[in-house]
Amino acid sequence: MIRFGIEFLANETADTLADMIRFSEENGIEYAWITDHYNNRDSFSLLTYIAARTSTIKLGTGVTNPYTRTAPQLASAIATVDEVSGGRAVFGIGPGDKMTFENLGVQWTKPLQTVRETVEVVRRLTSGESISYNGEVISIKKAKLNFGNNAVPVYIGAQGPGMLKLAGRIGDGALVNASHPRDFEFALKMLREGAAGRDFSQFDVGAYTSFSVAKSRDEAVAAAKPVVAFITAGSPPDVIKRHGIPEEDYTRLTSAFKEGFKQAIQTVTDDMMSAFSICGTPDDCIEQIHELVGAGVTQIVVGSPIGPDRMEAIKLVGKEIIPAMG
Ligand code: F42
Repeated sequence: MIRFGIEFLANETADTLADMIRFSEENGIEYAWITDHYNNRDSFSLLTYIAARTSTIKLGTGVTNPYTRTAPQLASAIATVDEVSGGRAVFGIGPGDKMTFENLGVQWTKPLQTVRETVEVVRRLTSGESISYNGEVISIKKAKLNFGNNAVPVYIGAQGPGMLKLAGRIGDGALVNASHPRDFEFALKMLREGAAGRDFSQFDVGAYTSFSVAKSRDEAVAAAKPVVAFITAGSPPDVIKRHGIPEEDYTRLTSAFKEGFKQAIQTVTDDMMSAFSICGTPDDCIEQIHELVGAGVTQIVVGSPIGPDRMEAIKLVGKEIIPAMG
């Protein structure tokens, strides 16, 4: 069974996001994920507002981190979303964005251990437990939330082998920033290794995709190209190699960026589009989604740009793509 989610950046007003997420809900999308960066709107505040304006869609941070807020603060924040939404909160957490932390003077140490301990503390506190905790990075003498007793599902944003294994070991799901089955061969191997000894059948493998759908293929491609240009330029050499993108194409793209964004977009190739996006008409997208499902993906997160016209794209997902997936 494939589920559908949708990602929004926290760089729009709460009203705009609530309208789009309500429309996503009406179109059969089951999860809404809001990104978390300190310089955007606060993702928990947005989720709480959106909770009051929606009724069934699950609402998650996609993803928060364990460095800019303490674990008990994270537990209180997600439990608030859970209370307002009537039990629809999902806790997405990853190690966070290293560059931002450097600017903020936040020490980015022991990401695996920090995510592991934070998840444990958040789970126990949101379950209503009173805890004392003596970890390697978190130390709590005595803590208990004054409200809520519902352990929220935990999804881990993961790319690296260690983080993927950790997600398999402790998560209810993972959010993997990728759009192509080749990336999921590797991710599934790591997730399954991490889950050894656990029942993996209910684990939700999320593909956090760059997605663009429209009735016109050309328009869908044009909307996705800028995003694909950024993803390609930011991908490590092993990922470029994994997708068979010729080195000269990659170099042409990164050099064009020095001249300007418009120039860079012109150098995006079909190989890059296919490696880093789900893009095209609804039929094109359905074909690519089938391949991801075959690779073990269980949730497609429709991510930026969504489409040249986002409302129209959400409608196409709801009316054409979801029904075709059975
Ligand atoms: N980051 C954000 O800041 N905001 C977002 O909204 C966001 C959304 C998001 C959605 C999906 C997704 O997959 C990622 C997303 N991210 C977002 C990025 C995310 O927070 C991470 O930056 C990204 O997933 C990269 O993480 P990673 O899985 O590659 O893990 C890093 C930490 C890494 O290097 N991992 C290595 C690995 O193998 O997984 C291992 C690192 C390691 O071994 N560390 C040791 C340890 O103990 O942790 C030693 C390090 C030490 O300090 O000693």
